[in-house]
Amino acid sequence: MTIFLKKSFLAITLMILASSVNGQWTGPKTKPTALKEIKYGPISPAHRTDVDMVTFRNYGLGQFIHWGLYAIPGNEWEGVSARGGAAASEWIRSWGGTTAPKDWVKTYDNLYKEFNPKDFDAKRWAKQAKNMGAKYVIFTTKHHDGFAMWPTQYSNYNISKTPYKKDIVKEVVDAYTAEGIDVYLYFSILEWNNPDYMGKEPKTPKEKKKFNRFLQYTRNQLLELMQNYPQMKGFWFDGTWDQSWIKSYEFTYNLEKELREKHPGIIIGSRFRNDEYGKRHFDANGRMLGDYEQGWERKLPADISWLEGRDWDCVMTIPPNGWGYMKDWSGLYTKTTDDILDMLLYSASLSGNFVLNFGPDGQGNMHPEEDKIAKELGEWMKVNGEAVYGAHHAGMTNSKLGYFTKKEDNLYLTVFNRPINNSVRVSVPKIASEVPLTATLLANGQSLAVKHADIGLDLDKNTYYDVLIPNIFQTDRAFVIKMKVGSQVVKVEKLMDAKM
Ligand code: JFZ
Repeated sequence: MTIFLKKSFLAITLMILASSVNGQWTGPKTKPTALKEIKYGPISPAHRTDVDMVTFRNYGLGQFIHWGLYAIPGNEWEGVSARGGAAASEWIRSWGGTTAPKDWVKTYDNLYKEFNPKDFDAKRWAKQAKNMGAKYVIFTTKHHDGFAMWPTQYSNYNISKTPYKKDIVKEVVDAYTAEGIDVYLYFSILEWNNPDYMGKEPKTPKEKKKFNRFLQYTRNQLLELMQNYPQMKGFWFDGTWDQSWIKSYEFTYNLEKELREKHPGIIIGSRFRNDEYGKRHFDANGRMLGDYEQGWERKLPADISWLEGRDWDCVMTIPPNGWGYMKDWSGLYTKTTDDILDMLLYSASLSGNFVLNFGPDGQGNMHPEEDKIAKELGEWMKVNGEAVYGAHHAGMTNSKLGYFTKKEDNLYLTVFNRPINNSVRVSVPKIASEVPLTATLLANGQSLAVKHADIGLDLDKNTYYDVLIPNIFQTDRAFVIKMKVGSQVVKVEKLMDAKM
């Protein structure tokens, strides 16, 4: 009993510790009381206003693709599921425990000999992404297994050694660029099977030499990617949490500088490097290290105040976790199109991009459920996308009915909870300089009556505008009310207060 108690106490303490150490995303940040001297702090300005950053800010919706050798097993091997044995489908190389196949790592490291995706057609993917409404794609050039999807000069473990042979990164970059979709390259720093890589801080001269070789290799690959695919807009870094990388802050600082110099306008998230105090994402003085917050992974901020005006994106899986192909989705709650729309509009209402992940199979086909969601999302976005693209936080009080977004003098309310009386009430501070003047339904372009409804509660700082939804308008998904806002003298009748 005592042992059990102690154990669970420890587990809880560790959880709390972990969430306060890595937990920049679990709540508003605490400001450091005394400012430290920092040499390896932010390189790019806190709120970039150049055209590339503005483009990023306005994407709204993106697509993530996790594709690599892990697509072949699809989270199982010879009928045995890796569920519970590996952290996620793209982590299957690290499959351990009783269910792991014999010599699994060896089997995995030889999968490249079979990689020959006969159905792969980057143009088909790009068309699908376009129809879904994605404005950018993040593609895995190299995941933790170290396998490069492009013919890198700097390692033999790459696509040119597979039966497929062709440069997959090039095919993806070209096809998406042709569809007008911006391309970002996912790149894992850590590599599981590179003998020069180590997780711990290199200490001995031998270790230092080895890890320096690894750092040079990383630099070479990144420069190579920028050179091979000059259309790329940014890197999406991952696998940067090990001590070896954390202690290389001088190298990573210079590397970030070099990447920015060689590719002006490049966008790099906050998951690339840390300062000399080992602070990742944000330096010891709380300043973001990169162009946007990259920690909103399968999680969302609870309030606009958590973001303090920083750019951010949320990357999301359809299954609970697992980014690479997972053949078997049974027994898992997989997000519906409605779930995804809800998170997309929520992200947009907090000025963030929402990025939906796809994990194609070993032949180059998306999971059938992913195809279905992409299609449904696209149908919705075609009609309602203007509530997302280029639309940002509206500065309104949250509505129980849905999410507000705003673009110039257009205020959008995406209604997820339709009121029984069909009267959508928008609350506006009495002192607001702008109020809703007209309204239309994006679903059919119909104009809707807007009625000022001053319900006149004493001490209420808000006044109200009611938008009437026609009874005959039926839909089985969220719908968008677009309002034009402008100045109008709000007539609030001052009734005589009772004398108390
Ligand atoms: C990483 C990878 O390990 C994973 O396989 C996938 O590629 C994903 C997109 O990124 O996983 C992470 C990394 C960071 C956090 C969570 C999962 N994090 O900061 O919460």
